[in-house]
Amino acid sequence: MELKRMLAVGAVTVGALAGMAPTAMAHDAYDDIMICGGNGDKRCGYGGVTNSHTRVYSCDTNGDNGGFRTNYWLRDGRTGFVDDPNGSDSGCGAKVPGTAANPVVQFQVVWKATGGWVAKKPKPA
Ligand SMILES: [Ca+2]
Repeated sequence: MELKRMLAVGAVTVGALAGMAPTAMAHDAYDDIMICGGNGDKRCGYGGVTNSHTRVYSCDTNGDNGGFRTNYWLRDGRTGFVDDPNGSDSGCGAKVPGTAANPVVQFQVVWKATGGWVAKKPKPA
């Protein structure tokens, strides 16, 4: 009897995790810019949207005195951006501008190159 109850509890827990994990991951969005370095094939930086369309991040990965930014659009039309505050040093920039009722619907990664900023086409979040 005791074993049966434990098995039943275990089955519920596994089922709940299996149902949640893929959903959370499927909603994350990512983009990067791959035109840096001497050969123009290294990653300048990357950004994306996580936490169910509420969190926006920006990571500068190339020490070129430029910066990296992620622009975002909320469902209600408001926009904003997140910069990596310390350039290519360890750590990224992040904000949580979205909510369940007003999520981030689109984002765009931008390499703030010293010779002129380069933006990729906006992507759905
Ligand atoms: Ca950084």
